[in-house]
Amino acid sequence: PAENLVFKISGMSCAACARRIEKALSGIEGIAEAGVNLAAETASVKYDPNSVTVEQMMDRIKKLGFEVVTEK
Ligand code: 9UX
Repeated sequence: PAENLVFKISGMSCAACARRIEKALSGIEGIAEAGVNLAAETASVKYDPNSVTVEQMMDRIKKLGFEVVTEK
């Protein structure tokens, strides 16, 4: 049962920032797909809510040094 969620992220200054976040999210158990849009300042994830929580995903992004809120 996959769900989709979009995060709003602030603090990304270059394409490498976006890739760092993408790789970190992709490495989390339970996340099937992760895509970061630098221009839109968003991260989209397709995930299994039984395997990973929204809080875990947000904590991972914060640990990389970015501000993050859920968008929808
Ligand atoms: Mo670019 Mo981002 O030089 O964490 S990698 S600013």
